[in-house]
Amino acid sequence: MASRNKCLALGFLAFLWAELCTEGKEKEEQTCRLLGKFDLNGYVDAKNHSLVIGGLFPIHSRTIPANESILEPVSAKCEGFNFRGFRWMKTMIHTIKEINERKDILPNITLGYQIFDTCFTISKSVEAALVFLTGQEENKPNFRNSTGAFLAGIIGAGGSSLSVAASGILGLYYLPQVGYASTCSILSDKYQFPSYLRTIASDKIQSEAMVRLIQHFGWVWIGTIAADDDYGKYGVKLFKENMENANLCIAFSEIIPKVYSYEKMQRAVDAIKTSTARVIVLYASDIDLSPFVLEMVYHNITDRTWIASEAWITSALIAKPEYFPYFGGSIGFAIPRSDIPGLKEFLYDVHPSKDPNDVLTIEFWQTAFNCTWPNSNVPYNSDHRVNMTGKEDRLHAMSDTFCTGEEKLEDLKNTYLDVSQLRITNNVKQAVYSMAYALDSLSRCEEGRGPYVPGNTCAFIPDFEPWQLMYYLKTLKFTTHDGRRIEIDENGDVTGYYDILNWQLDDNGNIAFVKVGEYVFTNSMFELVITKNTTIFWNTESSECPHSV
Ligand code: TCR
Repeated sequence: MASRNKCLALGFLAFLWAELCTEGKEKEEQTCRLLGKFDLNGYVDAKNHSLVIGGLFPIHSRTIPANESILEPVSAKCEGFNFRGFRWMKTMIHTIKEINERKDILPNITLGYQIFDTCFTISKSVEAALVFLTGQEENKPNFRNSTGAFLAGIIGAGGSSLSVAASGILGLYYLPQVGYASTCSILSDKYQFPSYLRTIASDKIQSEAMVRLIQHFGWVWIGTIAADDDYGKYGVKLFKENMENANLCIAFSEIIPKVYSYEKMQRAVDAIKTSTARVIVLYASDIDLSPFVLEMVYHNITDRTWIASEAWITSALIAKPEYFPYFGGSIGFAIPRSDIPGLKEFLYDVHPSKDPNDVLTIEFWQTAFNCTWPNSNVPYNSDHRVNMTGKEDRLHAMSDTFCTGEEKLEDLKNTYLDVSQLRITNNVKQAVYSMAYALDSLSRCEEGRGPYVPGNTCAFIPDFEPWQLMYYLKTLKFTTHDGRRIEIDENGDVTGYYDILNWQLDDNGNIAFVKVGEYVFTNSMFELVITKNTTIFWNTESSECPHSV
């Protein structure tokens, strides 16, 4: 524990959990430990008994700016608890548990996990990638015993810039990385990212789909707003190229700054205000989009139709009734939703009293119920962000009310528990399954008939090389729990299927994501269908489809 505290104090790792299981003869006999732990060397006992899958999730949404007086570089701390990222992380754990209970996949092997918080920042993502490879203490790759168990590969990271950064390092060693949310088109380039695969389609498809939607409604002049990252910039770049090919026109192209800048934000606001384009494509993750949304409210910019990228079309952070006058009628693409059996119960099974070392659950509880967990020194829902005036605004550093432990999750209206819109969450599940199926195929190899030349040899669990697992991942095909086919192609990509959603107000005054069509892309063929007898809500004065000519 002493070294754990030291590491916490150093803030070297945002968060690390590892579940390590030692095998018994039958799966039921396995003993599993769930620990919040930072001292990686403590796990040598489990060596050769476990395979670990790494995970990268945005459990916080930003790092806290470092105090300039500090000379020695230390890893940044994080703030802004992200309930959605927490749900994704829990889904990875839930899927691993499910796989461990199954007799048909990896019957004699137990998977563990090692998860890091990326805090939605590149630096944390790179830091985690290095720790995965080096086992924290050493300067050369040491996949074999960073946790005292074998690291099979990594799930993540969330955002494209983070995956690009982590993949630059992991790819050097050909360590398999299966992404669940990074859609940037450059990740398909196997020359740059040889070991990156994903369970979400590339934005190449979405950017084309947006142009086809625009053609469908007969719009000509379109504005674009992009987040200042690989997702926003490459998404818009491809969109513009497709617009040009279709002889359509870009009215303006602006960027939402990552770190608040009054000037940059005003440029975007002015462009929107002065342009006659009434339809605007907005490519950004919801976390980056929030300050921009507040600007639209502040400047009372209505009468615009937003074409939403998949990252915010169903975001609870943005889809708030108070934003409906500005963003109602948004139309955009969402990956299909899914139900995940057993996940709801698993998500509800969270309580800070279960493990006093489980700092994330304590922070979750404190943030969700706005209270302070007694006797814990977990940083509270401290949240300082820069507001629209450019001044720093410190929000609720610590709540005066103590948590009783009797707070009811059922009373909470919170993204974490909302299982009605499982989209990326389902991709997390499929990413974990991809890794498990590939490992399963590897484990079933028959010597003399194996894939590796010369000699048609096999690889063995746990003593295999990362590239040997990559062989199986690169050609992976499987059917998901809800009957969908996942086929990973030579670029590590899957085919594109989107629901086209439109923001409408339901009878309770909440925003409903109404499905108005579909877009399917397979084998270079596309199909855009806007369902005939559904009504689309347009946020225009006449409530008619806008003209943007
Ligand atoms: N690709 C984005 C990140 C992202 C996301 C999301 C984040 C996507 N969808 C949904 C939160 C929720 C799509 C990227 O950066 O590649």
